[in-house]
Amino acid sequence: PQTVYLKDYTPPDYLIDQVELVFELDEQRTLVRAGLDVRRNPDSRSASEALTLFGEELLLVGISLDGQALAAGDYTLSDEALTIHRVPGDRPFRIDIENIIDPQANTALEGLYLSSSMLCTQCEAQGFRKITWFLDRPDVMSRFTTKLIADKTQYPVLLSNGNKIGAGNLDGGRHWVAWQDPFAKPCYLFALVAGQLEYVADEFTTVSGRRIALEIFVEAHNVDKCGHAMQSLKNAMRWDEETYGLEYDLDLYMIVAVDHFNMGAMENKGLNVFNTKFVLARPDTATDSDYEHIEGVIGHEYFHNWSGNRVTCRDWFQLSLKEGFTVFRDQQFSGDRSSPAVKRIEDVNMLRTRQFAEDAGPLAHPIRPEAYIEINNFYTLTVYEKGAEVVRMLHTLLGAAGFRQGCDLYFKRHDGQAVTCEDFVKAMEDANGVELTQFRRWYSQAGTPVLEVEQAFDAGRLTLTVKQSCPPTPNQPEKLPLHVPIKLGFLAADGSPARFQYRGEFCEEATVSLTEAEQRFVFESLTEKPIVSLLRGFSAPVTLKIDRDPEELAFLLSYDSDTFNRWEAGQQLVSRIIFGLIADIQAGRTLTANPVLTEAFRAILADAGADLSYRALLLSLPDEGYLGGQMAVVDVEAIHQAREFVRLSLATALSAEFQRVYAEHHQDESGCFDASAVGRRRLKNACLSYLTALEKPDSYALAETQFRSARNMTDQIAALSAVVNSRNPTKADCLDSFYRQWQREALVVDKWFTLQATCHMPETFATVQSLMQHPAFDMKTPNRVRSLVGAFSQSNPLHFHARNGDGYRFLADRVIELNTLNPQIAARMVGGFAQWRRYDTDRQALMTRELRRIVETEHLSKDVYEIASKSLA
Ligand code: HT7
Ligand code: ZN
Repeated sequence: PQTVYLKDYTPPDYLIDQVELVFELDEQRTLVRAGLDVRRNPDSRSASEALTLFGEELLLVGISLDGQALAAGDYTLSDEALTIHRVPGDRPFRIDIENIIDPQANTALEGLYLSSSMLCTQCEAQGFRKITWFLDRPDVMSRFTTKLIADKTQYPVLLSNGNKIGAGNLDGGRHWVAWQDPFAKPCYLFALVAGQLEYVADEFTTVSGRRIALEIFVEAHNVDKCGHAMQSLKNAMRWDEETYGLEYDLDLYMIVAVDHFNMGAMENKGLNVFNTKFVLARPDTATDSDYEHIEGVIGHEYFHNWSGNRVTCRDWFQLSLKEGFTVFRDQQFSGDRSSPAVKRIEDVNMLRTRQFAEDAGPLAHPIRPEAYIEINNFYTLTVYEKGAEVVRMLHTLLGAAGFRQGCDLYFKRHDGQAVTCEDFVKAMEDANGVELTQFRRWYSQAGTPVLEVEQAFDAGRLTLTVKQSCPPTPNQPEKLPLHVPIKLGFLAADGSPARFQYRGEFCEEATVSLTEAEQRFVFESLTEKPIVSLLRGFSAPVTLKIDRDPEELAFLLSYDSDTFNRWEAGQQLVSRIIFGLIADIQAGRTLTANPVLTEAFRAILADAGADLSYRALLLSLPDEGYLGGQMAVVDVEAIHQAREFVRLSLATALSAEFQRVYAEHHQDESGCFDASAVGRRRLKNACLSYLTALEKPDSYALAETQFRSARNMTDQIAALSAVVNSRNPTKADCLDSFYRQWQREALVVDKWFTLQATCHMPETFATVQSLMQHPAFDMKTPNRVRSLVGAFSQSNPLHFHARNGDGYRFLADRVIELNTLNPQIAARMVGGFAQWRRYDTDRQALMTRELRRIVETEHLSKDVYEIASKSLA
C-alpha cells in the first residue's frame, strides 16, 4: 500500500464551488446523480489538463461534461479514481455523474450504509468517495444542495445538511425532500439520513436573539431517552457563546442516533450523526458516567461547528487542529458543568494510561503526523488527547484572556477557510505579541518527555534543576528540547501554602517555562525548606521524576491545595507500595500491608469534604494498565496480585470505615444526574468495591441486595460488577436476571458483555469464548465488538495476556474475521498487540506470531496492514 506524506502536499488543481446531489434511495441499489460546478484553482501548481476525482466501490452509469456525454476514451476508471483526460482550464465547467451504490453490502460503515432499517452516511475522513466521484479532500469546499427521493413508508424521514427547501410526493408511493446548506464545506461534512424515525424537538435562542430549532431523531422506542442529550446540547450552545463568543449559524440543528457507528459521533454541518451510546440515557438504563460522556460528546460535536466546520483542516495531517482544539473545548465545558478537579483527573488518568503507552510504542507519532497509509488509523489518542494537552499548554502560557484573544483572531482570520496547525499557532502569537517558535516542536515531535527534578535549599532560596529528555520514537531518534510550562507551588511544614519570590515577584503559585535541556529555577524568600508541588493541574503532558519518600507523598495527599497534585500524590504513594509488593512477589517474599497507606486512606474516609466524586477518586487505586506502563517488563500476574493485595488489606484494615461511608451515602434512589447525587453514588460504590474484596457472606449480601433493589443503572451495574468479580454464589443467577431484564436495550446488553469480558475471575476466557456464540453477539455491530472483543483485549490484561497465548490467538482470529467486514474496527482491535515489546520473551514470541499471521492474511485491508506491520517493525 502507498504512503501519503505531509511534505508532498500541493493545493488542488480544481475547485468545486457547487454540488447538486440527487439520491434515489434504496437498501441495495441507490442511484446517485451528482452535478459539479468545477473551475481550475488559480493556486494549482500543475499544468495537466486532466481532472482526477476519487471514487471507490461505485458503479458508473454515465458521465457528461457541460451536458455532453463522455465516451469511454475520454476518461479512465480505476478502483480508486476517475480521470477525465481533458477539461477546460480557462473557464468554469459542469460535470454530471450518475452512479449506483449498494448500502446493504457496506459493512465497513463508511459512505452510505444501512444501520438497522435506516440509511445513513459517514464521510469523514474519506467516505464521500464511496458515494460518488469527487475531489474528496478537505481543502475543496463546496455549497451542497441535496434532493432525497425514497419510498414514503419505508423512509418517511429524509434529512441532509442545512435548511429544508422543498418537499413533495411522487408516484409509486415515493416522496422527496430537498436540502440546501448555505455554508461552503468539505465533502467530509456531508450527511444524509433516511428512515422511520421519531424526533424530540426543542429550541434555543442565541445571544443575538435568533431562534434555533433543535431536533433529535431516534427510533420510536428510544424517544424517552433523549432528554439529557437535548439539555446537554442547549448547555453547550450557551457555554460556547459565553466562553468563546461563538454563536450557532443555521436555523436548525439536528442529531440522529444510529446503532451502527465506527466511532462516537460525527459533526456533519447541521446534521450530526451519533452512535446511540452518546445520545440515549434514562437513569435506569445509563450510568452516571454514560451521562457524563453524552454531555461531553454532544458538546464536542457542537463545538466542531466552529472548530472544524467554519474553520476546517487543509489536509488530514492537520487533524489535531480541529480535534485537539475541540477536545480541549469539550474538556473545559465538562469541567465547568461538573467538577473541574474531577474532570481534570479523569482526563489525565486516561492520557497517562493510554496515550503515554501509544507514545512509547511502535505506533508513536506526533500530534501532526508526517505520513500515513490509512488516515482512519490516525484518529488516535495522540491526535485527540495529546493534541488537547498542547492546546491546554497554550492556554496556560497565554492565560485565559490571551488564549481567548488568540481564538478570536483565529476564527476571524480563517472563517470559511481550510487551514493548518501553523495558522492556529500564528494567530496565538499575533494576538498576544509573543513568539512560540520553540513551542511548535510539540506539533512535530512524538514521544512523552521526561522531566527529572533535583532540589537544593540554602538560606531561604530553593533551586530546582530540571532536566528534560525524550526517548526515541519511530523515525525520530533525536529530540530537541521542548517549551514546557511547569505550574508549581510550595507547602510549609504545617501544610499551608508557602509564599516565595520568583523573578522579583511575591507569589504562592507560579508557572515557569522550561526551554533548555537542563535549566535552573531559583525561588527566594522562603522561611523554611518547603515541600514542592510540581506540575500542578498536570500543566504539561510529561513524566515527572522527583525523589520523594512515602511520608512526603502522604503529606501532599493531605495538604496540597492543588486538587490534581493531591490526588497524584496518593497515586504515587499507592504505586510505590504496589511496586514494592511486585518485587516481593517476584522474590517469593511474604506480602505485608503498608501502614502509611492505611492511615492516609483512613483520613480520606474520615474527611467530610463536600466533593464526593473527588473523594471517591482519592480512594481509587491506579489501574493495572497504568502500573504496567511504568515497568521495564510488564508482569501481569504480579501487578494483579499486588494490586488485589492492597485492595484486600485496605478493606480488611478499614472495613468499619468503608461500611460506615457506604451506609452514609447509600440511598434507594431512582438516580437523578446532579453533582451531589453522582458523587454519593460514586463514593458509595467505591466502598462497595473494597468490601467485595473481603469475600465474606455479609459483603456478598450487600452487593446482591444492592443489585436486586437498584432503581438506577449506576448502582445496578456497580453491584453486578461486585458480584461478578467475586466468588459470590449468586453470580450466575444475577447475570441471568440482568440479561432477561435488559435484553431489549442494546446499550445495556453491551454493558453485560463488557462486565463479563473484563472480569478478573479465572473462568473469564471460557466465558468470553462462549459469549461469542451468544445470539446477541454480532460482528457487524461495532458497539458489540467493542463490548466483548475490545473490552477483553484492552481492559483485561490479566486474562488477555494469559501465558498460554489463548487470548492472543483469540484476538488475531477476530481481527482476521473483522478485516473483511469492517477494516476500521479490525485495525482498532490490532492495537491490543501494539505493546508486545514490553512483555517477557515468551509473550513477545506469542504476540509477534499472531501479528505475523495477521500480516500474512490474504486481502488484508490497508487499515489492518498499517497497524500490524508498524507494530512489528
Ligand atoms: N470527527 C469525527 C471523526 C469520525 C470518524 C473518523 C473516521 C471514521 C469514522 C468516524 N466517525 C467520526 C468525530 C469527532 O472527533 O468528533
Ligand atoms: Zn472531533
